[in-house]
Amino acid sequence: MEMKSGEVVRNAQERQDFYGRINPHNLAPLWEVLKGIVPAQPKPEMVPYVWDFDALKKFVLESGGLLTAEEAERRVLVLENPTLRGKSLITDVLYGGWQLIMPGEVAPAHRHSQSALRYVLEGEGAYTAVHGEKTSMKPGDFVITPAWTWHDHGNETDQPMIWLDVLDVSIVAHFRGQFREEWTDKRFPVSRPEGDALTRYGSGLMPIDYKPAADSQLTSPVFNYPYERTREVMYRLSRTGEADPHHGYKLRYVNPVDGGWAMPTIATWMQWLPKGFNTQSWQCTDGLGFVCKEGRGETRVTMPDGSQTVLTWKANDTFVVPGWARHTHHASEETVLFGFSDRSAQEKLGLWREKKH
Ligand code: 1HN
Repeated sequence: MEMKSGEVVRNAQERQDFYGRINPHNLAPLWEVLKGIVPAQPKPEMVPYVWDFDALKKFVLESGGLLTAEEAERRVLVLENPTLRGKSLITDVLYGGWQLIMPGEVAPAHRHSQSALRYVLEGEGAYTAVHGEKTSMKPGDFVITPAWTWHDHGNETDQPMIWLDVLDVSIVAHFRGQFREEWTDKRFPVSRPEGDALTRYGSGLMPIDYKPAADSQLTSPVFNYPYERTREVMYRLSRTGEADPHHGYKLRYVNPVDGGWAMPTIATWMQWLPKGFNTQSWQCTDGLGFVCKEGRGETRVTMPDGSQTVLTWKANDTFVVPGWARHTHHASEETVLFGFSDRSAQEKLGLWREKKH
């Protein structure tokens, strides 16, 4: 067929025939999908949602009677975003779940290339051990399991412990970088005293010749950021500083080695909102997750398509806001919100954006 430039075949049937002829050769026309794969602005699949801890805790405790932590390997109820059912995702990018450890139990030692955080909701004194150091956990503590570090959890107290797990499972899966190993024993041997990491790295000081461990170079060597300390800082800040109109009082958890986010793929922060405070509308490209640590309030969300949702939350509720959704928080009481998102990963790839209104 002879064709001059500018002449095109306009017949829809001829185009379909063409697609049919190239299809067996694993070829496809970009022009049919271009606007879908490169949209003008983000199109989150996830929806805004709240998991009510008081209402749902009974199911977490009930799972304790169904199987042991050892049998389950990890006994967790996955918080599945309603539009992402079956994908083990709480936001478009991150995994979230409520994990239960009953008195006397051990969740056996393993390691994986995914990074995990724990945000403690209920119970006091159960521990997680990360690469030879145990840390006993309290509500509000932010605990990190860096990628590829051996870890087991145990509960030597007489009360159940429940925490929120957040992992970068889908990020690692996207790059097909998944690895997992089980340790030969239930527990990985303890080789350092409790509190060692916090002492060495978490007090504005650093060992003079500090070199990050080869396997977890990008993660903070502090692996428990105790709420006791964080709350004290937030409280003082709220009494002395100016609240930011979009954030209230917001501080991010940092890796003391380089001042970056505490974890390479998951950003974490703490936000204090005075009673009655309304944050101004904000958009950011990361899908946001929150745990209300103290207080109560609501979050108004306007999706990129204009639809609106109001999320009402109180202590221990976990809620999520899609990326690029405009949102505002209202605190009906003095409120502390723990936050997490994929911002840490987006920034490393040059993708993160925000818009303040
Ligand atoms: C995992 O290893 C833990 O170590 C928790 O506690 C949740 C979810 C998916 C994959 C691995 C843990 C997890 C997980």
